[in-house]
Amino acid sequence: MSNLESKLDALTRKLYGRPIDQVTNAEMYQVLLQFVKDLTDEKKEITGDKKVYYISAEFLIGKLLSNNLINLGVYDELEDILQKNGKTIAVIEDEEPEPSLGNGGLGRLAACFMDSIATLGLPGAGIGLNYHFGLFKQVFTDRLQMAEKNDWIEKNSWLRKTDTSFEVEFGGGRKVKSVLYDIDVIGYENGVDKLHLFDLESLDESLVKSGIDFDKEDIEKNLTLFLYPDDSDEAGNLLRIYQQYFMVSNGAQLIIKEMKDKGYDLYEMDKHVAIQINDTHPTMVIPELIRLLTWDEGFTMDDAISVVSRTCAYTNHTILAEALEKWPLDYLNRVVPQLVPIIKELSARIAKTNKDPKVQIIDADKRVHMAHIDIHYGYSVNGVAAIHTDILKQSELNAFYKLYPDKFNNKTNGITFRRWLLSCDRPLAKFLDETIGTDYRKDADKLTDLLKYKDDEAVLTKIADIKKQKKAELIEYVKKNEGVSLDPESIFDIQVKRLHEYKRQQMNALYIIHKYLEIKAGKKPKRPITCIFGAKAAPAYVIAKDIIHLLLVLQEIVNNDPDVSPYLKVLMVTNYNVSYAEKLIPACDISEQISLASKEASGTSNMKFMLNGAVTLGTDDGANVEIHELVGDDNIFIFGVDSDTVIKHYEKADYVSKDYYKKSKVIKEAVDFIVGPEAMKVGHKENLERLYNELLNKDWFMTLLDLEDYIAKKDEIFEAYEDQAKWRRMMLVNIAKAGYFSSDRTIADYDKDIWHLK
Ligand code: 26V
Repeated sequence: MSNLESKLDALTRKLYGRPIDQVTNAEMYQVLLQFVKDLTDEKKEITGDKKVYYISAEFLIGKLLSNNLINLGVYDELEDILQKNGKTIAVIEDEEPEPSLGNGGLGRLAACFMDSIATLGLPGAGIGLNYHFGLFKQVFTDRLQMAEKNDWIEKNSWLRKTDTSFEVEFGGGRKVKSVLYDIDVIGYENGVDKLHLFDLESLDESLVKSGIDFDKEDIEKNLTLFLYPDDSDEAGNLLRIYQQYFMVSNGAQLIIKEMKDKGYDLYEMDKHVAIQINDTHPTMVIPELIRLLTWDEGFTMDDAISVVSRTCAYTNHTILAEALEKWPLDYLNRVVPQLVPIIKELSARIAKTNKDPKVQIIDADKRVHMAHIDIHYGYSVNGVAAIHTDILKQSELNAFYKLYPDKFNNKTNGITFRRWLLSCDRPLAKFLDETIGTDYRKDADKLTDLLKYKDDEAVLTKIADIKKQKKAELIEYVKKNEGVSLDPESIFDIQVKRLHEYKRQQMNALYIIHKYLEIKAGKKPKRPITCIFGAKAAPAYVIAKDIIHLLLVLQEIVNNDPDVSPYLKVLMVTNYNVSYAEKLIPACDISEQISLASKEASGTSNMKFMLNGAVTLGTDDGANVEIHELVGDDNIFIFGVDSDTVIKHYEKADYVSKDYYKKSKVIKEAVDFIVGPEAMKVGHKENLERLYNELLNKDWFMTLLDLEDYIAKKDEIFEAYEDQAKWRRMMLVNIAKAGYFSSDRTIADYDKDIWHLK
């Protein structure tokens, strides 16, 4: 028995009084949870003279068992031990609930970043909230999205309760006490950092009655129940401010406490601390730190503002104006009256020297522009892909760029290859190990060594075989979980991301309608096509839910039509999350990245798909632009108008969707189908008509503008798939060029340009 095996055997016997082969998978999961925690305790905590605190409302960490075993370097040995005992890690991991602490790319990015911070051996901590029911769990009833609570926290979990606790005060004399839970962040073959998740001592889960409804005003009991509680009314908005302040006040108190414990001088905060503000949700950390330094630590206002401004850095993740937070001053007065004089002071200092209304913190309507606080009182402002940062500089934030050109910088997003290659596609990782060696695991750029094999039949065939194997695994899972049968010989065309009009899932739906009509008319595709979607719509986002309805209606119509289903299948998976992504992404042939140019800040699924050998069908938007540059025109399929054209349409307000509808028979037929007899028979009139009218009379994200070009390009990519020799080469080139998108590179850049930890 190896050392590891005897440890595992002893622990299993200690917990269950039986050997490894005689415990259930659920019991084995409990053993492994403890086993990993014990191994982690033997690792060193990453320390140093300067530490980064990554504050974020979301950390979409996914299941942790496999990932932790990989990062601890014991996955393979453990898998052998378990297999000898009739078990596998993958099956045991089915027992692990997925933490529900994020929504989409922004939260998953934070999780990838924590992995890379620890992997690079950088002293760092994540600061966020421990939402008990997280983001809602999605179910479909009558082809409509329904929301349920996502009850993910079990008695034993990765959460470790600590003794740390702070008081947080709100307006009206409300006072709550926090309790801190930590999750270990294990670096790949490196030490350990922490993800700090603050919770509320007085939280009461029983407040949630049915679905996701609860008393939004009972702050002492509801504060950490849900991520993004419905904000369509005033109480919902106030609750979000309560949550944000609770997060940053705890974070600020922790940072000051840690500095004091280490004996650092608070006047030198910027020498020992960098605070990265992930989008605007944590912006109040700036006035909160200023408050704590002036009220409790004897700082003058000037000194406090100065040191905090040298410590905080801001990342912008969107150019959508409606997504930039602007809190009414009146709301802040009710929730955090103690911050209001500070925010007013920060605003007045700007207003004194700059009259431009575009850069004010408090506007004429008495709304506080959170991003403006970050930009004026932070030392760095970064976008998340090259084109995104350019648009911020040249248009959205141009007035600020003129004021502070040196603050602006780009940090193109990245993904951790531990989860998105080593864990989710083990056969591919193993094959890469055998072909180019294992250096790429620590130095992702080494993936380009694969290019040497771009004409090697054996290598290309192997890559295609691995894709087949991953498709077969997905087919089995989908059959079991969704009851839908998929064709292993079909092309897997996948779009998975938050449901939002700018991402244009509706354009993909219109293509499906078009194809359906073509097949009905006798024009059959050379090879069957499987169109897969995964997406949650914010519960208050009506049109997004209508788009989900349309996709489910199409799934019903297409899959049950015997003339069509042998050639076309549609699948909207239920409750898309990180675990589902890990199954879908390695099985994908075509990666749908079809946002309206200029609107997708970066995208990160585009990187995951590429790394797993899918070919991108996309617009020149977000990080697609950089993927396009890296793989070249021959290994990507780009369509649609460019971002300059889109920006001009918005400036001139001259896009009229109805003109496109009237001009094109193909567009008209596809759009009309939404309210035609087949759809109306299985769908709801109200939802379908609303979506139809939206597309015809508004179409704010210009679906119809790009539709014909999209259809043509999609038919072209399907045709290209038929030249398998060429296709496999494209797969190889995409994998080989994905190294740039390792979050290790991104984090090394943050450190070099913003944090300066090393
Ligand atoms: C938030 C909201 C909230 C109100 C309704 C509309 C709306 C629309 C968008 C957002 C997005 C907030 C920020 C966000 O999640 N950005 C995503 O960040 C990813 C990581 O940088 C990036 O890859 C995605 O392109 C970007 O959408």
